[in-house]
Amino acid sequence: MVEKLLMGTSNRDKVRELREILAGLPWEICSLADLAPVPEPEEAGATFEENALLKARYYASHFSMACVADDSGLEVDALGGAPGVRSARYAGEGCSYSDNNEKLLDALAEMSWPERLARFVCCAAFAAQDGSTHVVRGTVEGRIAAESFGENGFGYDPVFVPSGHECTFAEMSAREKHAISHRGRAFRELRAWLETRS
Ligand code: ITT
Repeated sequence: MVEKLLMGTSNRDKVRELREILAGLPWEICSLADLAPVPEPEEAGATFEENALLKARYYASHFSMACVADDSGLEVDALGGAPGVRSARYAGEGCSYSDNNEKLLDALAEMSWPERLARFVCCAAFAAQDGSTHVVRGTVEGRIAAESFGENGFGYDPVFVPSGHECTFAEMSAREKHAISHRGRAFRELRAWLETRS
């Protein structure tokens, strides 16, 4: 019997990326958009791991279904690791991706290229109906560009230049981004773990 696996995220851009990364997994993948509306859990954790587990457990328990969720974000060294777990709301509650990017570019306006070090982090969590969990972490190192470039991807992609590349994530195809991205790395590891389990 093919088991159902819920993607516990209300971010449509993550849903799109997860469908691409998890394609071919022998589970029937569904998203929150396929189910009755439920309030989002409060992301009260201090770490990406805590928040990823909190989301996966919350949706698994609410829908009685195995669930994967991620907590992800950008850490900028010159800002002491900010925006970190607050990446979605860096420029304030309800802000847009471009509000966040503008605030970040302003904060780094005086910084030289070597000072613009940053990394994307993705913690991917799985929670089963029986309460068991598994969590993994994927990262990608890079730098913050001086301005936005590219239209692909989402979030901070137009300002993030991965190490070893001369363009931003938003200038890459989805396939190129997933090959090296934090989410690609974390969910490929989680996927391999799920495959040994099913
Ligand atoms: P859910 O909690 O419902 O999954 P969210 O958007 O609130 O959705 P997070 O709390 O994990 O998710 O915040 C992640 C934020 O980090 C996201 O909104 C982007 O601003 C940024 N981010 C994460 N992954 C990214 C990526 O691959 N490219 C660009 N920005 C990313």
